[in-house]
Amino acid sequence: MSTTEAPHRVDEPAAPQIPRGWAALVGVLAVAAAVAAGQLVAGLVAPASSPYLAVGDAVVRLSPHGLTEFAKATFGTADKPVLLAGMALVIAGVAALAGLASRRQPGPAVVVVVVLGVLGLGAVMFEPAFAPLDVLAPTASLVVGVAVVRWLHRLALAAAGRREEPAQVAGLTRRALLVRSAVAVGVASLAGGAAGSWLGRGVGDLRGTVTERIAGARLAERAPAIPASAAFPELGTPTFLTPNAEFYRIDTALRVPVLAAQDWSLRIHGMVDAERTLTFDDLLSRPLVERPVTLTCVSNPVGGDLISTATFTGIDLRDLLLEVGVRPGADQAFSTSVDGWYTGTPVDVLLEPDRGAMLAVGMNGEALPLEHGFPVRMVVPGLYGYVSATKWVTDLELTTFGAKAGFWLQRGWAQKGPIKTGSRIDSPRGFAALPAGRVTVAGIAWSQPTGIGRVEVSVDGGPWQEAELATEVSGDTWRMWRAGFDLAPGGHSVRSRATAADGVTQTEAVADPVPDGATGWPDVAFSVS
Ligand SMILES: Nc1nc2c(c(=O)[nH]1)N[C@H]1C(S)=C(S)[C@@H](COP(=O)(O)O)O[C@H]1N2
Ligand SMILES: [Mo]
Repeated sequence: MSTTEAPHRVDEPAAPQIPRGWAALVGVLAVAAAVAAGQLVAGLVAPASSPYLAVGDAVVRLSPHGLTEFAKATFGTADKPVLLAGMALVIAGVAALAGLASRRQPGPAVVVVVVLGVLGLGAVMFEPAFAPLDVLAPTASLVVGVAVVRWLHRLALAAAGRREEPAQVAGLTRRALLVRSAVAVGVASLAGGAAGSWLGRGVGDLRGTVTERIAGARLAERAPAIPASAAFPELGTPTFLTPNAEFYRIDTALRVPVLAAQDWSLRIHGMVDAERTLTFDDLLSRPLVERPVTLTCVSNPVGGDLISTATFTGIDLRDLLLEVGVRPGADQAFSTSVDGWYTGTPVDVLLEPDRGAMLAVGMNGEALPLEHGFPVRMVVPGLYGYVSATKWVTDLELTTFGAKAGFWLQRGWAQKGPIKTGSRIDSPRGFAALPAGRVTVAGIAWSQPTGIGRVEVSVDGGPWQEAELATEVSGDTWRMWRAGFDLAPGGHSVRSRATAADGVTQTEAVADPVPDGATGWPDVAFSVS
């Protein structure tokens, strides 16, 4: 028999245990406080960063398609409240079990609170519109959850009769202290959670309402149909329209501005005949236009993916400028967003009759996503985004380039940003190892607003061969191309060059994106065996 074990002392009082009901309640209250803290901080700093709602979003995203369809069919528009209530029940159940597993030591409950907190943090960070400040709310959740679970656990253990604690604190018995603290946590959680939800109200829902209003609006110009022959996704090109969730995103916003449509207005002022302030209702009472446009970022390197296409819905900006009357001499339309970003667009471009500049409210049949400028942004075909595509736009001043300089202009980028004709090879991918036989090279080309006239491909430095172009949708959008070659086994390389419809060919000269856009012919190396 081992003699190293401490002898069992029969006279030692049993370690105190929290009664079951209280143990479960401690777990539930701590998690409720955590959820409420996240909701409150999110409501105050970044409504889209609520960890609770982010977990809900993640559940929807990760659910098999069949399940989400079933939920929609069964619960209709109540599917979201049903999901959120179901989540609340599951989380409360987990929290209660965690409390029950912690009747003596707080350890298990703390671990569960931390795990739930990390899940919330992860869900927020994987939101499509994640911005750095969004970590505040889930972090507050985690910290409050851990603090509350430890604190209530200590009080509950004391009430259960641990000797070291004083019998009375501030004149209250240990039990009365526990009851009051529990009630306080419960009330604070309800109030904080409600206040946070109210502050961040409608973030998800506002877009839904706008989407419906756009669908019901009067269309003065309908987007052309997009035939299947406009893209070769089966060959590795993008789909013709980029799904909103995959649309490239560039901005300086640390957190996505959240501005309700009814709180939005645009002031048009400066060198105009009649200054004017437009509300969202004013915009939607005008005839809307629908235009497919390929947006391009000046920072896009050769071969890069800062280029995407959507059908934008909005009002014609030229019409609006003609109504307010731009005074002679105003050469710059200086736009500012609600988060303080600003840029200048050449007025002569905005006033070109065929340019198609817009104030956009919709993107691919929905309200603009929050991260793409909800509720209103500018879109100007043929100009890089940094001089034209102001998101969350709330102010438009007609002025001169001499008087004011845009944000990126002050940082070394060019004043005017016409998009340079370009092409990209999407297939084969660099260093692909392909089977012997016929190799299809495919990619995209763009020259907004002129359109693409020709794309040529050269294999291993050989002669340029004309690629087959996909069906053209609009000069304002990209155009896909493909070309087939029979290649001998071994290493190969391909290059491409695009020529605009006006006959000007993409330049071979290599240039960095700064100051006015990268140039050079893209090339890809691969092997055939
Ligand atoms: N308010 C605001 N609008 C902005 C920017 C920004 O930083 N802030 N970036 C611009 C740039 S550089 C580009 S390329 C486009 C990108 O639009 P997207 O994010 O919808 O693709 O938005 C433009 N509009
Ligand atoms: Mo950009």
